[in-house]
Amino acid sequence: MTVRIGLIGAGGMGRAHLARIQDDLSGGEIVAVADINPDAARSAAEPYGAKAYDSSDELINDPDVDAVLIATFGKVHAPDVIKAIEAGKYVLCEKPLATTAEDCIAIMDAEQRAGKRLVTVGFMRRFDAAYNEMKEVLDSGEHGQVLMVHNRHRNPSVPENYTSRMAIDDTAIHEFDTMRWLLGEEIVKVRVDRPKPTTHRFGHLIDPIVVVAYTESGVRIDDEVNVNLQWAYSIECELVLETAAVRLGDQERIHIRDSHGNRNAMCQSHIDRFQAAFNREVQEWINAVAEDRHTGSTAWDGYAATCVVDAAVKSHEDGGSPLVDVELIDKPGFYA
Ligand code: ISE
Repeated sequence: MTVRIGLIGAGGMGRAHLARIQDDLSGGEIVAVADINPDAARSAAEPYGAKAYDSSDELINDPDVDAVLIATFGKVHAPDVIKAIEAGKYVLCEKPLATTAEDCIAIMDAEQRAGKRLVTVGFMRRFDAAYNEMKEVLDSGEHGQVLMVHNRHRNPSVPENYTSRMAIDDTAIHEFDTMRWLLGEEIVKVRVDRPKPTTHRFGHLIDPIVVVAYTESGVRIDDEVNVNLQWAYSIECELVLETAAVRLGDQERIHIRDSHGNRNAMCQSHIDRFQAAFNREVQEWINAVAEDRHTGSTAWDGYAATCVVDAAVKSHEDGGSPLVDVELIDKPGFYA
């Protein structure tokens, strides 16, 4: 069976998913594209003979669409996710699931009413080979308990419309989800530190920041979010266990030896760095939809990450205050 997918959002991320589904993956086909900009929908859809819609409602209710992939801005995710659930269709929603805890709760309520897990949040790092190896080492128990995790989330540059809040809800949110998944527990406290700012940032932006968080069992997590590095897209993570330290590899691609020395080529974007993880994530989702089962992160995971964002933003807006509690509702049995 070919899973017939409707794509909502024909921007950069949507087009990257479109190309991977049509050209690289198997078992799925994009049959419709919706975007509030009709030209964007048409220019994305036409080369693949897909339908173009300027409203997401029409796409969701199209009987030729089996499942929905959402790649619009976080702020507008919730209504489309809920409509897809109500239409009984599986949804892969790019992160964040929604930008407020209330919207995430509304999504979880809709899913529970539907009686079936239909929502997967696009936290692609769960499909990254190196993070998975790191998780295997941790879960083996060979090196004792985890005490700390050091993360560095570095981007070469960001556009002028990237805000200080986005350093948390668009960038650090990846570590919030990855740490919850890796450690298998919730983050309960968080604060934001503000080191000396880089001169390479736009004046309105606070950059870099360091997010410090603690989990239920007391694991300390830090995350350097530094998005005007100029030289690379670099994701680093070191897990400190009682008798070992486990680090992601250097994500190197090629080695160059010349008069400047011996060096690796570095990735320059998340599309580049996480290409294999994105492919694995979307392929696994297509396979799961074809078999009528859920895969990947749940709406609860999307909700929990958004709650960590809210607490971190509170600390950030207070000028980098002491630790802020992450407030979560009781986890519904549906997501156990
Ligand atoms: C972007 O939205 C991502 O998801 C990238 O992984 C992240 O590195 C970047 O900072 C975000 O803006």
